[in-house]
Amino acid sequence: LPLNERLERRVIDGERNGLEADLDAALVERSALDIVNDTLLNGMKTVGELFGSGQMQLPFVLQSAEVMKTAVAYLEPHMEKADSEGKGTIVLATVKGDVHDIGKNLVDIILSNNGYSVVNIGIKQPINAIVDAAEQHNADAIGMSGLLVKSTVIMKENLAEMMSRGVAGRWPVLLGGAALTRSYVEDDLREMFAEGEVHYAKDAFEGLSLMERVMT
Ligand code: B1M
Repeated sequence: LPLNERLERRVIDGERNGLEADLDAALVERSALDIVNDTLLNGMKTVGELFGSGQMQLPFVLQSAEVMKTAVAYLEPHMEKADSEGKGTIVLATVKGDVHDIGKNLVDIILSNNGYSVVNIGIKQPINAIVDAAEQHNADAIGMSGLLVKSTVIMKENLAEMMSRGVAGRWPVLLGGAALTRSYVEDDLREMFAEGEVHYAKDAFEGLSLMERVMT
């Protein structure tokens, strides 16, 4: 197989042996971010389709996720970093009940490489842990990620909880993850979160441009 297809295949098959050598070869031709966005993420997309249609079992999805994470960790030092620092602080979390963190961790990398301080508090985080971290770190924004349909409901509950605690206006909230839609966030959630500010990011780069926007 040609190099790109082989890398994509490695994610789908959960095949780690020889991964680094292929990544090194790909880095000669393309940037680390291109490899993530144009190749590795395609592999994850296929994994999602295979799993969703019952053609792939969960343990194999886990292996694919491990290969994806290993590849991203290997590529991370090769990503361009902005000179600027201290552009603002964001608390990032995957919401309660949800373990998916590959997307959240990509957002962490992209924001960190572009001068933001990221307090990544991990997966399955209840709203009080998120708000506590935002308070403790004097954050400028809160980012929540979640991939399950259930997580979109949790996000709504989290916003409601922020309102009932009277902290809705303190941090702009960025939401992302495959189960969300722009209209759910920008119509439904925005309407109920009237005292605060909530934004939808379809990918890590939109997360970055939103951060630039809320910090100005
Ligand atoms: Co699961 N899983 N999974 N899974 N998994 C999905 C989400 C699913 C769509 C697969 C499917 O059925 N086709 C499905 C959800 C269905 C639903 O809710 N209706 C599903 C399911 C059902 C489950 C379990 C329930 C399976 C089970 O146990 N029976 C279970 C749930 C456990 C739990 O959370 N409680 C489960 C478990 C797992 C693994 C552990 C095996 C593994 C996760 C490993 C890990 O993350 N450490 C896994 C994986 C890998 C997937 C798929 C295949 C791939 C997800 C992924 O990493 N994509 C996924 C299929 C899919 O998403 N279509 C699936 C790559 C990643 C970069 O994309 O996270 O979307 P994503 O991030 C994007 C954007 O969304 C955005 O930026 C990123 C790109 O730049 N973004 C943000 C994300 N967060 C953001 C935050 C921002 C801004 C942008 O600002 C704050």
